[in-house]
Amino acid sequence: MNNIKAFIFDLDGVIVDTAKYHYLAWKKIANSLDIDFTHEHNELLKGVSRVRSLDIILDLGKVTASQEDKDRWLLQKNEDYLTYLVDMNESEILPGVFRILQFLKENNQPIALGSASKNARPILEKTGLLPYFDAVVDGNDVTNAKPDPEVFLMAAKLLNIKPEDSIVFEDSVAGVQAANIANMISVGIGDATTLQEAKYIFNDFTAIDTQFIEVLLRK
Ligand code: B16
Ligand code: MG
Repeated sequence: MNNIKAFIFDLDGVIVDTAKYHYLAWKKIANSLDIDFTHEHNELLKGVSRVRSLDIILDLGKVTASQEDKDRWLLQKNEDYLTYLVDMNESEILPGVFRILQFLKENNQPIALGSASKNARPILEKTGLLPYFDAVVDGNDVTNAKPDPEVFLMAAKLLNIKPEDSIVFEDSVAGVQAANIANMISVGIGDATTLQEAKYIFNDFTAIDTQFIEVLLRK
């Protein structure tokens, strides 16, 4: 395997399931504003920035608010969310992910993170995965949210790999679109109907074998 490709991973929904913690923290804010916030509503927030997530929730409840209130809720939500991360460890890595990261490392393939989260680094640290990543691009680094391809283009650039030689693992529709717009190979992780725009789709990482990676490397 002489080919070198960039392997870019989204974080939430791909490496760890932090969506359940985002949900609990947003639900607290929503309920305090008398807004009903269900698991279905939470799907709308996947891959979406924190600021945009709050706007979506306020729209759901037809609530208008001052910037001051919004800033306070954003802070509260993040403080609450962080309490769920305190005890996070490697047991929260989603099944099958570690095996693929190890395989990529053993084969000297460059690996990057491409996430909307501003809490990505502490999560990688707590799960023990930070040393696997040659580059980390997260919500602190980009100005344009997915489906804008900025986050993935920046990751590929840091790895010194051309976009067309980059593979993106994503669980959100906006993330798959961002990868496609960047002219990268999109691999959707999750529901095949939801992620139908992805070039390849798997239910989760247990469905991805090393042969699939080898096929990608030969392309
Ligand atoms: P934070 P990803 C995204 O992570 C989450 O899917 C999304 O629900 C969240 O609002 C966003 O990160 C921002 O997270 O509040 O930690 O900055 O899927 O792009 O890895
Ligand atoms: Mg995600």
